[in-house]
Amino acid sequence: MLKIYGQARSRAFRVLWLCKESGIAFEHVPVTIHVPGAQAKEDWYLKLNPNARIPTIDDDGFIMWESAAINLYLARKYKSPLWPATVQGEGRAMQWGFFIANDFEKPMVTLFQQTVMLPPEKRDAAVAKAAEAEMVSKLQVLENYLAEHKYFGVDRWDMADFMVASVVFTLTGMKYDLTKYPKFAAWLKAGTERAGCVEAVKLRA
Ligand SMILES: N[C@@H](CCC(=O)N[C@@H](CS)C(=O)NCC(=O)O)C(=O)O
Repeated sequence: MLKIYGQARSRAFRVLWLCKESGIAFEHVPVTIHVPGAQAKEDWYLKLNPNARIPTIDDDGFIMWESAAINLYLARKYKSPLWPATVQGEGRAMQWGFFIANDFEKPMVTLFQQTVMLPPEKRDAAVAKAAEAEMVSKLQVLENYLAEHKYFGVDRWDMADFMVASVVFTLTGMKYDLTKYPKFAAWLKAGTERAGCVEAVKLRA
């Protein structure tokens, strides 16, 4: 059976959500990070993922890491209902997946760290401001697209939507004010109300 390594309150959540959304059975191994003696730094885990990060999967002996790549692999292999019906749809899912990972995730994570994760005395307002400026320029790209299309998958919520939603989910934890991005806010709300997301969120308890 598919094994998913990584605490649910981490990027492993993205893979757990994909599996819940797609009806893929899995065993969850909540590997620890950022604690003394973190399991992600142990030899057995480094043999699976030499980058010492989560998530990693073991799909009947096939080992993979990097959450976006894992999700594209799993959705295709297990014939997820989210997988697009056309090669163009697959291209669109990859486009949004690369955009969100390359251009959006880094400033979003920096902003999350600087406004939520770090203790107040370790926060740097200038770093937070720069990260937010970069992030909102990309948020506008998402808002503009949704002003013209109902979904990133154009006519249905598909893998393109999932690739974006599974990353921007962090904005909900940050309670980031999306008033200036109404289309995006409504799309994100609908995405997080999907049964697969609701089920995956329970694993974070
Ligand atoms: N690009 C990787 C990033 C993985 C990553 O940074 N995971 C974090 C948890 S959300 C981690 O393992 N951090 C532990 C560390 O940096 O030591 C992915 O998307 O899978």
